[in-house]
Amino acid sequence: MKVYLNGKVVDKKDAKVSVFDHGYLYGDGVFEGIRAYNGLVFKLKEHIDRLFESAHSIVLSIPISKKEIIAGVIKTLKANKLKDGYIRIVVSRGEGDLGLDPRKCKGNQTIVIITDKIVFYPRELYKKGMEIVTVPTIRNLPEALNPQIKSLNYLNNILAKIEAINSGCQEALMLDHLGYVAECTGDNIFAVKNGELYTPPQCMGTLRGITRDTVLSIAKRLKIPAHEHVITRHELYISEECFLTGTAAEIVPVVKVDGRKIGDARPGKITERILKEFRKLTHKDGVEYSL
Ligand code: PXG
Repeated sequence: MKVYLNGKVVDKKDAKVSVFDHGYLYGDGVFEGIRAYNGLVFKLKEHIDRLFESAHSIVLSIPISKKEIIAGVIKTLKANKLKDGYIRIVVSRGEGDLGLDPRKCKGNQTIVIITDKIVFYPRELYKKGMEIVTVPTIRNLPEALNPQIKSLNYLNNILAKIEAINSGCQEALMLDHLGYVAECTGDNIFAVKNGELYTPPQCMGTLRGITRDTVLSIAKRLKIPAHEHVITRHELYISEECFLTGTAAEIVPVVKVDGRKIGDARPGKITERILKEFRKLTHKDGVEYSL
């Protein structure tokens, strides 16, 4: 496997970063997870834009241009001969000393691009649907560490994931500090009621997911009314359908929440319609490359 490290594509065994890198010491950095489908990188521009927005928010200047990062992504995919795969871009503050002060990193930002085959949920799960559970750990407060920032500090989500696994579920439903539904550990959430879509507004402790935005635009095209609105757990329990959206998981039907069946506990018609459209889109839209 080849890995992009600071402008060079090197062997995996040579892709090494200092233990003094503040990405390692403090989670001081940002990242993106992207997917390629049959030689097309899906929503690459949107992911790069979000990477730069996350970096801007934590006062991290990315030393290369958006165009250069895009070229780096394509170069790494080609080096690994991957037509389909998962792409992880990581930009960290770089090597500094043992203090928090980011100025000590002296603009030595580390840029890594890893591309690999995607291993995610089994096909079965998309047919049967998933069970999720509300966990005690709430989503980070926007005033503390805004969930819009895809930072290297994912402990908030990891703690929630551990709690879900301890409860026998694969995914956690995270609430915000007011007790409203926020999102899952690596996915946004949608509910269907009276044939209309509902998803929490992005300002309420949720990441502005690119898959979420794609689903909203698919809904518009299919003339399915969609609302960005606060959702309570009760509203989720009584919804007709529920599904999660994320780059890695795509669109996952949810059939049980906190032990309550959703609809008839089978993936819903609207979920399936949107998933079908989404799969069509991922195979026709994107930045093209050839191996
Ligand atoms: N919410 C959170 C907290 C996320 O981390 C999403 C929603 C979905 O966003 P996109 O833009 O992908 O539709 C994410 C996605 C992974 C992985 O490898 C994915 C994410 C973060 C960490 C790991 O599955 N981000």
